[in-house]
Order: sequence, then structure tokens, then C-alpha cells
Amino acid sequence: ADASAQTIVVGSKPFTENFILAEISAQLLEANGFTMERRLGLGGTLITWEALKNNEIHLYPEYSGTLLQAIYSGRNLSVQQLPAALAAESLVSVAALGFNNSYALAVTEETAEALGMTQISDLAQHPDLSAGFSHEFLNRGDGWPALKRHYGLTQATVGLEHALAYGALSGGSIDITDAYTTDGELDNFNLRLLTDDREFFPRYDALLLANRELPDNAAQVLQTLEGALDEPTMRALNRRVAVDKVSPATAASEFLKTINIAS
Ligand code: PBE
Repeated sequence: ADASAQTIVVGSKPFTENFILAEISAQLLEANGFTMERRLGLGGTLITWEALKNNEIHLYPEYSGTLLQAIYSGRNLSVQQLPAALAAESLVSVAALGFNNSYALAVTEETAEALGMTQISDLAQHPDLSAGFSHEFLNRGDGWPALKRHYGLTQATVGLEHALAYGALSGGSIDITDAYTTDGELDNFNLRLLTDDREFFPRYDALLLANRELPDNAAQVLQTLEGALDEPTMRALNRRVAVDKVSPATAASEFLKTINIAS
């Protein structure tokens, strides 16, 4: 699309990291003279994806494994086929940000120690443990139903807000949850992430996904974010919001100052 006085609309899914990444994109574009509208925390993966395809938003942060296993689930695409699949819908990944944010199953160190668990397959021996999973994980193609079949697990589950999961785990109301590996709280709670010993989860490399209505000169600005974040950096930013309670906008501006591409 052509550059114009058009307002660029950035969206996000409703969890800390996605808010921060959307804010980083928005502030970087604003620093380069673009007018932004924010529609953050729109909804889960499929809602946000549809909003992008319907041009209600022009871009949002997404993850490679989520495209392959949740959005295009059943099509059996490889990561090499992703650009063409996206192009067929007039979408494009404008920048790979440089880190992987995977799902992992987490238990407390205490539970892991008491039951001698180190890997997901160990859960098969403990069917009485209770699992509290984020709503999306309970339903996705790369979520619990498929994980459960893959490992032969039978635990009972409840759905919960991801932001409350680690507190629930530490408080003992649940025994297992789906962690996001770049979550800032992981340093605070004494948790063990079980090894995915039967290689269920794909990589979830973070990227900025845009439609063709994003002006080319805006896409060029966002390309400066290619490889700009690694896992420790993203986890520290998530921590600023989830633990230190600064706003996603503040965490984003702190980050942009450190990389010197926007003030
Ligand atoms: N993830 C982990 C999920 C949530 C966090 C990146 C795999 C996703 O948004 O697709």
C-alpha cells in the first residue's frame, strides 16, 4: 500500500507480551511520524487474526508456531511454506523479532521434587494432579486436547486467566499450568518447566504480522525491529509489566530507548 496520511491501527492479543510488542511497534512508528490507533487486547488468536484479515487492524504481534498449529492447523505447513500461505491472504511477516515464546507445562519445584518429575511424560504416572490451563490452550490445535493424546495424559482441567495461573499454582489450587516461556513471573515463583521429551511443541518465534494496507514506508520502519529482542530481554520486559506493574507503554518506551531507534 502507499504511504499517506492514513492512521495505522495496531492490535494485540490479551496478554502482557503481546501488549508490549504492539506498544513497541506503535511508539516506533509514532517516532517516525505516523499516526497510530491502538486496539490492544482485542481477543484471542483467531479473533485478532480475523481482525487483521478484515482490515480492522493493520498489524499485530504473532508467533510462527501459532500460525502453523493454531491458525493453519490441519494444513500441515512447514515454516518454509508460511510466507506463501500468508501472501495468499495478502498478509506478510514484516519482522522476526528474534525470540521464541513457547508453551511449556509448569509445576511447582515442590511438587516436581516430591513426585520426581522432570519431563511431560512423567505426568502419566500422576493422573490425580489437577490442571488449570489458559482458555485458549484448552482449545487450540497445539493445546491440551492434542498434547493429552500425544502423551497419553488424563488429568482433569479447569480454564483460567493466564495472568492468574502462577498465583493459583503457588497457592496450591492447581498443580499444573501452561506457562509461556518468556513470562516475567517465571523468575519469581519457584517453578519447574517440564521438558517436552516427546517433542510436541513447535517453535513460537515472535513476528510482526501485517496486511497489505500497512504502508510500505511503515513496514520499512518496523523492519528495524528484526532480531531486536532475545529471550532474556523479552522476559525482562514482561517482568516490568507483570511484576513491577509499569504499563506496557512504559516498558515499550524503556526498551526503545535502549536500542536507540526511537526516543
Ligand atoms: N504462545 C505462548 C501463545 C501465547 C503465549 C506464544 C504460544 C500465543 O499467543 O500464540
